[in-house]
Amino acid sequence: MLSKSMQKALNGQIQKEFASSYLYLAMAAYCETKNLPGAASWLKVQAQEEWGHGMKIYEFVNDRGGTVTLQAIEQPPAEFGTRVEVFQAVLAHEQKITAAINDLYALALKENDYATQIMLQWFITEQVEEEKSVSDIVELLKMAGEHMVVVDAQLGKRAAG
Ligand code: OFO
Repeated sequence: MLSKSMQKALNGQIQKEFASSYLYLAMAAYCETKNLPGAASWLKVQAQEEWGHGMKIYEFVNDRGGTVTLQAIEQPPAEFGTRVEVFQAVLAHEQKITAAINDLYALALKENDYATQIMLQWFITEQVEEEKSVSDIVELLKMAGEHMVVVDAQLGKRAAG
């Protein structure tokens, strides 16, 4: 059984994951308008992954006898600047999500909630991978210069997953 405080915190994280999905879809829509189909495709895959993250916690709350309470998602921005700035914004967002996951883990430790700790370990590993892949893209875009079209095509190769 989840404690009330853990249930509240997990519901907050469900909101953050779905809000991440919405944000990345907004970024994808922006990239479509900027004729960056590869970046748009990458961001749409990322949006789907974030939806999956939200659902993972949703199922966990239910499995533990808790109650999922969905919270509002605010309207994301429509403008994201240059292509490097788009991915810098993704990186900054992922760093915030990492901090939120770490806070959840600290709460699970404090409450001796072992099941939630184990569930969150998947997210801790995932955040390491997400921050690395996005910071690699930022560096690649900074270096790309006139080869930007090649980099965009590369981003478009990301498979759904
Ligand atoms: Fe859910 O990992 Fe990104 O935000």
